[in-house]
Amino acid sequence: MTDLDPKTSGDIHPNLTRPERSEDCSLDRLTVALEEELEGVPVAEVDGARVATLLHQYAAGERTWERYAMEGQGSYSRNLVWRSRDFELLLLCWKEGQASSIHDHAAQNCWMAVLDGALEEEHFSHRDGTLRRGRVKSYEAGGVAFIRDDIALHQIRPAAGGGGVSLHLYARPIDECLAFCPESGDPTKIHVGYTSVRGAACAQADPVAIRRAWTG
Ligand code: 2CO
Ligand code: FE2
Repeated sequence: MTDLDPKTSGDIHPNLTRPERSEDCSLDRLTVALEEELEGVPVAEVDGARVATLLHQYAAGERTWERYAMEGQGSYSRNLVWRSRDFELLLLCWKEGQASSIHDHAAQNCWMAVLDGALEEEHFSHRDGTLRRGRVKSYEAGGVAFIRDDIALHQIRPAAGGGGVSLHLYARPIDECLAFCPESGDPTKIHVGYTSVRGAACAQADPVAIRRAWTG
């Protein structure tokens, strides 16, 4: 995630007007179902198991995400599928050897469903300025992970010898988070951006501009 820093100023993407959804795209149908679960629902009342089931059902058999699977330069890519006031849906593409930073999730609920390949998630804790490693778990296509700051920090990477594609749901959307230095444990606030928006490449589009255009 650190490679996506910094937020670009004035990077206004041409497709910033609120996009249409297509009824023949199962990923768009998933966003509608997620909207019913998340939009306007207080965070404490979100049915997390239902959200995970929806993501699993999609991840287990669909390939309609391929139109959004754009690769980044240097870092894993973050492709925006949909963003509303209360959640964002992202497709992340991981090449062999790439990894996220060790990071938090800005106090939001985060689900990750693996669509292709296999990904490893390593947990970390950060207390008294010290970073400690936790468990490592592998997820294959169809697998769904959940994380929140009161569970752990984490780092994501593809399993050895391969890449992967994953679908990430953040409720609410995350525009910045903390990345932790593996050696010192020091946190740095980073701004995150998008590699593409609704299938159109856009070098690090500014999420704040998209939020304004899409959700008012
Ligand atoms: N949170 C990271 C990001 O949105 C990906 S790791 O999975 O949550 O870039
Ligand atoms: Fe994450």
